[in-house]
Amino acid sequence: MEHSGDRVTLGLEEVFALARSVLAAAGLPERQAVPVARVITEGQRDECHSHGLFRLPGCVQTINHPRFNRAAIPVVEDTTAAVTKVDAQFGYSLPALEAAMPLFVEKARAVGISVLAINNCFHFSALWPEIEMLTAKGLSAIAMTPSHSWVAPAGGKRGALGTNPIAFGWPRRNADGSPRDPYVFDFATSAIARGDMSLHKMAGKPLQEGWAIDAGGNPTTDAAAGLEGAMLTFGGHKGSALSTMVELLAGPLIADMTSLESMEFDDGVKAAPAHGEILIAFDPAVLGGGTRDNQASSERLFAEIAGQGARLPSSRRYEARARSLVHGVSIPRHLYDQIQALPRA
Ligand code: NDP
Ligand code: PYC
Repeated sequence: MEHSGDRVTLGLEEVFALARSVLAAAGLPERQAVPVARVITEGQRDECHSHGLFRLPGCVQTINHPRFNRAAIPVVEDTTAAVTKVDAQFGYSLPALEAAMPLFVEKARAVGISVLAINNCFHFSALWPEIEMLTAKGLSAIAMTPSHSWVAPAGGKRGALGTNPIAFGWPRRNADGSPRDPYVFDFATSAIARGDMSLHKMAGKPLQEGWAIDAGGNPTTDAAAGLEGAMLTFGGHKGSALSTMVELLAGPLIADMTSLESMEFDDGVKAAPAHGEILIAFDPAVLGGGTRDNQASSERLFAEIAGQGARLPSSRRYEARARSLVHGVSIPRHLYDQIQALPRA
């Protein structure tokens, strides 16, 4: 660990150990604390500041929610040839995902398409780590989850939708067949993620126009006013419809809560949202049927995009990852001090 001015540099093992120890002191058993500490470390490593160590105080608050189940042991159900369900029992989503992953992947390979419904989970994490687990197995995948109803629909005045991320991944290989960084995008369907909006508030940074409205329904660029009022979707009515799709597919379709219901369930505690998540995995080897070289045509597309000077999503993240693996991560001293003030095991 190094202190320099208003920054503190930590090695990745230090980030993981710190997160794990704070979670353990808050009463989270190892089987939940380890995957949560891992995803926080991955978020910080890839410089996804809204879903790294910044989340740790909120995780402690979530563990203390009267409806959070510290003793949760996920229950995996082998539903049909293509469908797996896992009940997180109101613990975090991540241990449930881990428990269901082998069956979920096995079905994608057997059937070509596989759906995983995670039910009854508290959820705070970025979706790309889950997508990367699937692309590493040669699968293409989509993941979606609601959150709390902080986001107004296009033309509306108050929160009805969640920040509702959509993540997608496509596996990639080098010419010699060795794996390379996959094509992955992962974004909130709100114009800005809630976590990022809180970071704007903490840094005293204004929001861009069109990101939020205040409690009176008026446009605002003040992050505090936006957090009190409502966030807006990206892309107007298009983002609003995509966000509604996430609500329906990761909520009613899998018999779980919408963002409106998650907010009610929270009962004013301001913990992480509680609801479901849907993941869909596709096996290109089955769906492509070997009739076309699906790697060659996807690589041609990526080369055309990059050749125009446009960047592929996740390229910033992969560069940050390479840097962090060598140099560790740098976080603001105020965040470090806030975490140091939390009890540790
Ligand atoms: P960003 O807007 O930071 O990034 C969205 C995606 O677009 C990333 O894949 C990013 O790649 C890519 N991207 C950004 N700029 C460009 C560009 N100029 N050209 C090409 N691609 C680009 O994400 P959000 O702030 O919307 O979301 C952040 C995280 O928050 C996500 O990981 C999401 O899962 C998480 N989240 C989780 C929620 C939950 O309920 N669990 C709710 C809402 C959000 P890169 O990373 O390389 O910049
Ligand atoms: O940043 O919008 C967000 C968010 C909600 C739940 C987890 N992250």
